Amino acid sequence: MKLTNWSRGAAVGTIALLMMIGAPVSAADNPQVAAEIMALARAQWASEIAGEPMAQQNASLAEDYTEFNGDFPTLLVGKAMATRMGEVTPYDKAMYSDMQNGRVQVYGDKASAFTNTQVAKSGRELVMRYAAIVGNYDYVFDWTFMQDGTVGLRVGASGISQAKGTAANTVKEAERRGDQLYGQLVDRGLIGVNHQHIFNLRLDTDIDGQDNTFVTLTPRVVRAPASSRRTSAWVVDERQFDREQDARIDDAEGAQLTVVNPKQHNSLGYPTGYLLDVHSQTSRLLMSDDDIPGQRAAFTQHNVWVTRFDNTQLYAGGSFPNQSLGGDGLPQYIADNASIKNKDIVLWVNVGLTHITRVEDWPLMSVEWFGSIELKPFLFFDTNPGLDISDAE
Ligand SMILES: [Cu+2]
Repeated sequence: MKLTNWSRGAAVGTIALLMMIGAPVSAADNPQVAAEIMALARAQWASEIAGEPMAQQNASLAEDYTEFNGDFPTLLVGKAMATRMGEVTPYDKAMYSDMQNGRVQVYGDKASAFTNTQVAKSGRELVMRYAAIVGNYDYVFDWTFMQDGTVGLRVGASGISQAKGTAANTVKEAERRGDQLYGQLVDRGLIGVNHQHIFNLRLDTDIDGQDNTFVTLTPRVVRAPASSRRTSAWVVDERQFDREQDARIDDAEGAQLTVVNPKQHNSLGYPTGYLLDVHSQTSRLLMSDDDIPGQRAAFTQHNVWVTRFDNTQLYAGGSFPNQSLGGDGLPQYIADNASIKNKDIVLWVNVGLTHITRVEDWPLMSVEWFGSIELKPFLFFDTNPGLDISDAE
């Protein structure tokens, strides 16, 4: 009996034992055979290659080695991939001695035994926090830098919620007086007024240089090929944006937003890029179109805008929003419909909170985390850049 081929992470054993049993037979159906094969596998793994580098563990693995899974015998991996998977699993854990899949598959004179590969990394995040005190509110901003190349920002609101006086001391009185129409009674004689906070984040992207292009990836359902038992599938439509006025994006479109540098490529040949994830409690301004504050905050008309970089264009609502007659800021910035393809571009992103006040917000409110963005590498690196993070204890 000889066990010859091993891959610890994608554990496989090729054995001559099966010649004795008489192939084909499924060891999965015979617990005794399975147990014998497992015992052989464990013993040989422990005596010969435990702790050896993956290249050595897989030295006798065939280049076109195929891994069969008990439930889905379709996972195809070559020696190179098996070795690569093994290299990112912790060496100090005896995978073979922890076989969790009791099933052993037999194919001709080959048997395969499997482990469940489990890897956990203890990633760390660098969080840089600052707070902006604006009137009665304290806004908290956490920039987060992660080891896999992700940069995040989350925005929270704290401080003192705006309140107005009322003669009412109880909910019943407030209701009778109609004082609860625009808010909640947060204390005796005080109504916390309902309101919104909408922030615009100005992101001057320089992805692998300044020549950037804004690209959306939008999933679309299509009919499956006639050969399929399924009737539908989905594909991804890529759209590159040439002009500012075309690049006004709303949630409903369901697109993944990316910025790429068409002149730089990763090792597979993709233009290097980052994607932008946006999470926001609200993005809709609760005002009619003819309401002056809404016209001054015209940047809220779309969730994401893209402009050509201009160092005089710093504020989504314009430089003097309190004197604005409406339409300043982003609508003006895109009026010239400048080219944004392969240019230094700026993304403008709204995150917002519709604040229906509660008694628990008074007199000081806990931080309400209402919006966040994440900028994640997208086809930027050649592999997961977090692989070298130390293993979790
Ligand atoms: Cu608020």
